Amino acid sequence: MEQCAMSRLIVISNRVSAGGGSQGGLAVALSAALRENGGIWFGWSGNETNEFTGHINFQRQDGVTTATVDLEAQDIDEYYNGYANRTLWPLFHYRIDLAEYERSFAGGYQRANERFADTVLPLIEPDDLIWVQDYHMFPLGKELRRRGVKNRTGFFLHIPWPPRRLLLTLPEARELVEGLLEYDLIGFHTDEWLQSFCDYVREEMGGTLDDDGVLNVGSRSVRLIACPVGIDAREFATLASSDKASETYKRLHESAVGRTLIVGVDRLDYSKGLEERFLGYERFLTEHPEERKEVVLLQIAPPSRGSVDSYQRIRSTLEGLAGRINGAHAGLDWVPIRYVNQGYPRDMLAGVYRACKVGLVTPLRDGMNLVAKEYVASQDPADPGVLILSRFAGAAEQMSEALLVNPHSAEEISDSLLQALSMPRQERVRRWETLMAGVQTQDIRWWLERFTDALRRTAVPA
Ligand code: GDG
Repeated sequence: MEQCAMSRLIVISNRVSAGGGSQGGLAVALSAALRENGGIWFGWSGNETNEFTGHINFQRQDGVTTATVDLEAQDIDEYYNGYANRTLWPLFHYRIDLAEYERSFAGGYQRANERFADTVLPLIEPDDLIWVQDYHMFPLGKELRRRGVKNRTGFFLHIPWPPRRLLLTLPEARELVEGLLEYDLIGFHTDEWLQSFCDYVREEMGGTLDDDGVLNVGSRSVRLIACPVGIDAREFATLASSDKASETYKRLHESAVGRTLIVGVDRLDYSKGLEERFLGYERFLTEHPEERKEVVLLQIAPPSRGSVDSYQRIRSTLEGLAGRINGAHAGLDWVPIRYVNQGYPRDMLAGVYRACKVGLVTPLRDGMNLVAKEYVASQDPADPGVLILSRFAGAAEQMSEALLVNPHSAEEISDSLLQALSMPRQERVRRWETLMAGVQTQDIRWWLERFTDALRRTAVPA
């Protein structure tokens, strides 16, 4: 056991964070763990090469070693843009209407994972803990086992696990699940995603879950844990009072000329419910004419995955919708939606969160949703804003003091906006204190330690 606590960590994920100031909270925490335990962060470089060679580019930055590999255009097309972004992402967010099932995607996904396994194999030492991140790499554990790796291996899923009947639409569902069962530990954000996974294994493969959270199926035993990811709450609270945040706060505040700001911050993705959010807000403007001109919705939506059709479609739909709503409601000195297709540095973002009295976080499905937590962590304790949160975000399991809404219902979004805008300060403070306590306690360090401790405690594979 003691020897185990000294183990190095091998983190494997599709993309590897290069370090430096632009890292998100998750990357900062993984880097910190790698610095403390020693080890390597391995993954795709994000670059294309003419022919895959398995050449590893090592870099050492801020005490962390990263090892990255380039992929061929066909791998990027089939594995990343294909299976990961066009098949698994929509399906796992309950959008089988958008999921594309192509044998070439599945083949490319398997091939890329075999290439990752071949490349990372020589870097693994006998006592290392191996921690694989996310849906790009379901088969990697199995591929490592096939190559003789005996180490403890854990997998963490950052997105939802879909209900069994939806998963059954995927031709390779069973193969993927069998691959996952080769890990020693699987982490999910919520009990709901964990239960969906169990349901598939129980119903389709005859597995059983014992009282200790160990799933037994055939000769395999895998520990399952719900381990909700958090943010670096302290860092965000500090960022929120930085010069850059104060400057942003002031700019926004002045530009609002006494109106209340409502904010949404999301990658431009159909899972985030942006269209439904705009429609809910429009409903609010129509149902409560007295509140019109008193509010402004600021939607920050940096584009993502622009080479996938469904992302191009959502982008143009939203542009049309924002244009229509603004056209119908705007006056000479007021525009109801400020729709911004660009990202901002994290310190500015903290200032934005703090300047906005309502955080509108309404994904249709989300593994967790960190924006909800960042919004809470950035608030002024004496005069905090109100978080409106989708029931279908993983974060809702922990954040019951938010105003929880059904993001598909324009009426509920409209009602909750009215409730948030008229909420007395005392109630805002009371709800915020509870939310903030949760965000601080179950923060990113807590998540990291909970997962790695569980991984250390798993039995050494036979
Ligand atoms: C996946 C799962 C799960 C956004 N705009 C800007 C910006 N962001 C940052 C936010 C936040 C992050 O991006 C988004 O995280 P989310 O959790 O909200 O969503 P996904 O990107 O879909 O992440 C999700 C997560 O993995 C972790 O497990 O919670 O469910 O889908 O940190 O602040 N950051 C900056 N400028 C922006 O304009 N700097």
